[in-house]
Amino acid sequence: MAKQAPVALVMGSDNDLPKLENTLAVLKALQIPLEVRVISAHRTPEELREWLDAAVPNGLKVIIAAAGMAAHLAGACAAHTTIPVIGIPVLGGALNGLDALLSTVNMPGGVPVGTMGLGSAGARNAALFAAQILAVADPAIAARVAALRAADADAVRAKDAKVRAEHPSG
Ligand code: RP5
Repeated sequence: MAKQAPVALVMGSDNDLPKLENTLAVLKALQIPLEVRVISAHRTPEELREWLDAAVPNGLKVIIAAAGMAAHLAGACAAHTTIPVIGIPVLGGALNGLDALLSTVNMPGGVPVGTMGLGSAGARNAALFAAQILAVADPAIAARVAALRAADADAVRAKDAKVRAEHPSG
């Protein structure tokens, strides 16, 4: 049997996958092994329970759960485990993600889901948040997260220099 990855990205539908490119890219850049699954809280609830029952004892440490519309996937994961669950509400549907955001974020007390924002920033932050959880006990991951943060800051400084050159004071 393949070694269990420490992070899993589970999504409610393969239609969610194109909106999770940032999550995949950041975890890859940080060299964090990942399991990717399509499991629906509503359409395949038994598979969700079976997967969690196997993966968590085998070493799964953080779950990133992405879903749109009536987005109960992250909450269902959190109901079955005590490892950290990061929720990504997926844009789309008649309410353009507001339903997913509220379904993911507004958990009952005692069963937390760390909910990210809507859109590409939320997808990116989910990967970073998972990395930061692992980084608490893994200095190599912590160093890679710090390097990514420094690169982001350098990119802002470069944009600042460009804008200031285009619009000099005075
Ligand atoms: C959710 O319902 C999925 O996460 C997806 O965002 C949404 C619609 O699913 P599909 O009908 O596109 O498969 O459970």
